[in-house]
Amino acid sequence: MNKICYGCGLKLQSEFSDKLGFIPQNKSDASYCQRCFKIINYGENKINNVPKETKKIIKEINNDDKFVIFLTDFLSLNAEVIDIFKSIKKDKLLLISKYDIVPKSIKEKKIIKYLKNYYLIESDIKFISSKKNYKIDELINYLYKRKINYTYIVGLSNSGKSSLINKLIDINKLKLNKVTTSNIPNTTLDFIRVKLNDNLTIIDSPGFLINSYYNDKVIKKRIKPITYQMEKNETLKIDDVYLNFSENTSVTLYLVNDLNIKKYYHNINFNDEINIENNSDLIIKGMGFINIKNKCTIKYNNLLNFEIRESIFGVKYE
Ligand SMILES: Nc1nc2c(ncn2[C@@H]2O[C@H](COP(=O)(O)OP(=O)(O)OP(=O)(O)O)[C@@H](O)[C@H]2O)c(=O)[nH]1
Ligand SMILES: [Mg+2]
Repeated sequence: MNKICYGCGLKLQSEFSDKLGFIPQNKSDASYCQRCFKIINYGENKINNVPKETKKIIKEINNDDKFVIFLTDFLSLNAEVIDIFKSIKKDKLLLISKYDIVPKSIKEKKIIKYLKNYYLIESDIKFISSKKNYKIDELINYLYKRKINYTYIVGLSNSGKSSLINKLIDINKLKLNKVTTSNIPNTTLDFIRVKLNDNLTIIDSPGFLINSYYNDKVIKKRIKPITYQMEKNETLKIDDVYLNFSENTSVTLYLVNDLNIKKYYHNINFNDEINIENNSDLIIKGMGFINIKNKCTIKYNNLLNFEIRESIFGVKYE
């Protein structure tokens, strides 16, 4: 069989029912593998897929001669992700997906200015939301104006690449097979070419995974920032992460839903510590970030996969 699954991009096969790309012999004229069929129809995805390596994906893209749209959502913006973006040596656009989850008080233009200055990004940066149909037309116009008729859509797993492609199929009222989407990481398993019209072909791709606390916590609702006034030596617990503050400071949490947050009023002593400057963000990968107003030292426990940056709401870049 030499057919590709329209949902995940893998080669279809009828030999091994326990392997990916499987399609029963009597269904061999179907367009989707059994896994995609189950995700689409029953929301099921039990297979723990081995992700396609980030390096391999980047290599394939860098060896090709096409435009690249790189997706990440607002909470996943960090230096590690920007480094992956920068390793793409093609004409590219940074597209911040799921604008509908960004708190209303956050101004698009200010964030774009910050990202360009702080992470030294020269490419264009735009926001979209496939769910709310926000600036999808503007994206199409952008590609049209720049005479781009072939583009990859790459980015973090769960950033909404496949959802964007399905949205483009929908708004163009095309009778094409949809690609598979789900809130489980690594839904798309290989490149999938989707020809929208004679002027535009887009290529879906497997998402990148980085070391994070969670890569399956998909934010459904708009992020609700929560502010805590931490007094000297008080501790904040976020799931299993403990943060003990050396000074009085206000902290505002921009985190995915369903985390367990607790404040302890007494001092808890931990061995590891980090120094925080005035108005910084502590990024906890897979959870989001915490804006810390005052210079302090944080003693911590179980804090992995983190970065510190000058706050994304900093005044310096206004
Ligand atoms: N709130 C919100 N959720 C979205 C949006 N776009 C996609 N999602 C959700 O994000 C999750 C991941 O979407 P996918 O389109 O499968 O993500 P992907 O980038 O293709 O993921 P991989 O194939 O695993 O790399 C799904 O639960 C989508 O419903 C959006 O604009 N807003
Ligand atoms: Mg996908």
